[in-house]
Amino acid sequence: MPLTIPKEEYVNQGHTACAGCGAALAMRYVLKGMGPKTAVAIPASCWAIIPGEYPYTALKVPLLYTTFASTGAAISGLREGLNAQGKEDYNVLAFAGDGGTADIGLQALSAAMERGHDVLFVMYDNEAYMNTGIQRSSSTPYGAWTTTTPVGLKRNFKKEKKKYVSDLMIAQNVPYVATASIGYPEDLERKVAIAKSIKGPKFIQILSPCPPGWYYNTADTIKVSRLAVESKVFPLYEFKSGKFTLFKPSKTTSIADYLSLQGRFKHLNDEEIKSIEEAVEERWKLLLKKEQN
Ligand SMILES: Cc1ncc(C[n+]2csc(CCOP(=O)(O)OP(=O)(O)O)c2C)c(N)n1
Ligand SMILES: [Mg+2]
Repeated sequence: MPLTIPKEEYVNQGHTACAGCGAALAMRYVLKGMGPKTAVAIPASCWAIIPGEYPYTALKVPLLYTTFASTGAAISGLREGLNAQGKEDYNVLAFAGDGGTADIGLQALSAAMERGHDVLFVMYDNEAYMNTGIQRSSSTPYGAWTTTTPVGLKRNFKKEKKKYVSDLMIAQNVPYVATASIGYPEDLERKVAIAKSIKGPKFIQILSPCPPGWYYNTADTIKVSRLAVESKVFPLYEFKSGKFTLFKPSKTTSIADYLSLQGRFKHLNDEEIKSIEEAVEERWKLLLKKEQN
C-alpha cells in the first residue's frame, strides 16, 4: 500500500499527553489530513489539557475550548461565523472524547448533524472518562474495570454493553460516518480525506487506547489498536451516500488475545469472556447484513 500520510505536522512537540496516548496520535493523524486551514473545538477532556496551558498551545491550528455539553453547538457557530466572513475554505473540526460525545455531548452533536453544517465531528474513543480518573462512560465496553465500575469482591465491572455512537449517526443518516483506528493510519487518513471532500456533516469515531486507563504497557498502543480490529471487537466501517462498507481484516486474532493484554479485563472468567465473544460475533453478523442491504 502506498504511503498516504501527509508529512506536515500540526501537533507540536512538548504537548502533555501521557506516554503511549492513542488520542494524541489520533489528533496528529486527523490534523495531517485536515491541513492548516482548520479550526478545532475541544470540550472538557484529556485533549483540553494536552495542548498545554494558555497562552501556549501545542497545536498549530486555531483552537476553541468548549463546555462539555456544547461542542456540537460550538462547531455550528464556528462554521456559520467563518462562512459569514467568506471563509468557506476553512475546515471546522470537533475533537471530543467518548464522554463528551456518547454521553453529555450527544444532544448538541445530533442537533448539529441534523442542521447539516459543514463540519467534521471526531470522537476519540478511549472508552472512559480518562481525564478525571477513569470513570465509565456509555462507550465503555462490557466487562471493563473502571473506578466507577470497580471489580472488588462484588465483581462490579461494567455490565452494560458499549453504545456505538457511529451506529447512531448512521441511523440519523449523516452523509459520511466512519470508524477508524490509529493502528491503520493509511485507512484513517483516507477516511479523513473523504470527510474533508464532502460538504456537510461528517462523523468519525477513532478507537484511542489509553495505557493508564486500560492498564497495558505504553509501548503496546498500536498492538492493542490492531488487535481490537483483528479480533472484530472494534470493526472498521464506512457509511457514505447511504452505502455501508465493512472492512474485513486479512489477519484475525482471538478476542482473548485482545483482552489479555489489558489489565482492565484481567478479572474476567472464561464464561464472561465467552459472552463477549458471542456478542462480538452477533454484532459482526449484523454489520455484514447491513452491508448486503
Ligand atoms: C459539565 C461538566 N461535568 C463534568 C466535568 C468534569 N470533566 C472534565 S473532563 C471529564 C472527562 C471527559 O471524558 P471524555 O469525554 O471521555 O474525554 P477523556 O477525558 O477520556 O479524554 C469530566 C467528567 C466538566 N468539565 N463539565
Ligand atoms: Mg474518554
